Parts: sequence; C-alpha cells; structure tokens
Amino acid sequence: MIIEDFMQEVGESSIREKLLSCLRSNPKTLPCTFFYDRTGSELFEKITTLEEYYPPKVEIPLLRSTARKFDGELKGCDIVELGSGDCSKISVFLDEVLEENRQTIVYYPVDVSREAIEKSGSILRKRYPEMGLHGINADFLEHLRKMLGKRRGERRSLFCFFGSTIGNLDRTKATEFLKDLDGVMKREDRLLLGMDMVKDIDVLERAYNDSQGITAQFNKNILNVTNSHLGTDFNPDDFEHVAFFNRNYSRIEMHLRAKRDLEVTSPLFDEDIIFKKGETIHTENSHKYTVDHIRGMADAAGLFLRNVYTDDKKWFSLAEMVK
Ligand code: AVJ
Repeated sequence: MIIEDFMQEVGESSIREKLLSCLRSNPKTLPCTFFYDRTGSELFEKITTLEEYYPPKVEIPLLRSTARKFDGELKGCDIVELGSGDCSKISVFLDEVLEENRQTIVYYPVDVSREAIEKSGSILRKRYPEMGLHGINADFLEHLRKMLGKRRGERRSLFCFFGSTIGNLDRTKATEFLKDLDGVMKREDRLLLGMDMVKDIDVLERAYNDSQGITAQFNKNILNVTNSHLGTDFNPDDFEHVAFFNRNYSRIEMHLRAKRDLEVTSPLFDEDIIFKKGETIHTENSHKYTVDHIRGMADAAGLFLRNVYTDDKKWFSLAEMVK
C-alpha cells in the first residue's frame, strides 16, 4: 500500500512550543490530541469496551444500517476516512457493501499515526483484497487542503469522519473544519459525520467517569506524554480526574485537578510551572449535539444537511452533508 506522508515537517520543537504555551496559559490546558501515544491508544480502546461508554455501542449498528442504504451509490467511489485509527468502523461499513461494488472503491485512510495506517492497511488488504487502498499520514486539521486540494479527478468521494471526533472541536473550529471540507468537496461528493447527541446527563457523565477508572487513567496519561516531550516531572498521582457535562456549551469537559500546591520543572526551561491546590488543566471537550446544532453547523459552513440517520433512542447520529 502507498502511504503519502504529510507529517515529516511537524518537528519536535513546534510540539514543545505548543505544549508549553498551553501550560502557561490561564486557565491551563493541554491539547487532547496528546492523549494518544501507544499507552493512550490502548487505554482508549479499553474505554470503547466499557459498559458505561455507550458511543461505539450505538454508532456501530448505525453504521451497519446506514451502509446498506449507501451500497449502490458507492460504485466507483473514493472513500476518504479522516482519523481512520484501527479501521474497525469502516470495516463495519464495507462489510455491508457488495463485493462487486467494493472492487471499484479506493479507500483512503487518513491518520496522524503511520503505525495505525500500516497495521490496519494489512488487515484491510486481507479482508477486502478486491478493494484499492491508499494511506495518507497526516493531521487532517492542519493538512486538509494540502492533501485533498489536488484531488480533482473524475471520481466521486465519500468523506467519513466517525466516532464523534468532531466533538473535540469547539464551535468555531468545527465550522472552520467543515468549511475547509466544503472547499475540497465536489458537487457529487458526500460527507458522513458521526456525532454524539445530547441525552440524559447521568448517562453522559457516567460514560466519562467509569467505575473501573480507565477514563481517569486515560486522562492522566496525557501528563506522561507531556513529560516525554517537555522533559517535565509531572506525577500523574498528584492530579485527580474530573469530568462533567457543561450545559452552557453542551459538552463534556475533562480536567486534571491538582491535589496540592505543585511546582513542575524541566531542564528545558527555567521558569517552573506553578499549580495551586485545586487548580485544573483542561484536557478535553467532547461536544454533544442536537439536530438543530447539526443543522446550524452545516449552514454556517455552507453545506447542505441531506439526512440525519439515528438510532431508536436518538443517542448518536450520522449526519450526511453535501455541497
Ligand atoms: C474519541 C473524542 C470521541 O470524546 O468521547 C473518551 C474521547 N475521552 N473518553 C470522546 C474520549 C474520554 C472520545 N472521542
């Protein structure tokens, strides 16, 4: 499989600058993309198997039923999946597509992890030997235009962005991202967006405060990742996992709260990072949507919301958008 590479230019020094400026801002933050080193990715996979973490349990059957409606239209189509990860989601989708249609499909997994693309690429090749494969190692927020701007061929594309990953972006960023997508989409292209919906607060909060403490470990692991980039001496045990639904922004927020006054040091910089007891680092937002939110975002980006596929409980949606 070919893997195009857009990640080379992302140097360690710009990563350090980014992390340090987040930790020096007020309130302190860390970008949620830094959850996913090897340990973090494993912890996230564990999260997806937890009783309390409902999203994959709802999204996967929804992908299956939606794929059946799409099957015929996928003939001769390029499927571009943003944040393809282990490719388990697209497999559910492709399983429902007729083999004779799959023969005409080229699948483009786009991910920040080259490893993930290589690993899932070899699985997909065995599972669907008849299908074309072309990996893209890129950060789709940074490189979207560069990697897709020149795709002006004859073939139609279906852009997929599953798992409610868009929920990590705030309203402005999400709209910008959709506008960028609109910029690279052709008339006949389509976008399928997985979005987690607003629901009972207890259900939402339990999903991010699981009884086994896996989400807490996942949250705290970002400090280990930070240590490895910045040479800092964060001790994850000095922090407490906090996750709650913020109604004003319709989102789950995850934070790490200092259990005591702390000074974090690194040989790479002089000025320590100071924490007062109870001070927090904001590590993640996970937005939850209503159909009105979804329509509002499509409108703001200049896209047309053609369909919203959802489950019986309306817990998760696949929003289909076109130009
Ligand atoms: C991968 C961003 C969809 O927001 O639910 C899971 C990440 N964070 N538990 C989410 C996550 C805590 C997840 N997304």
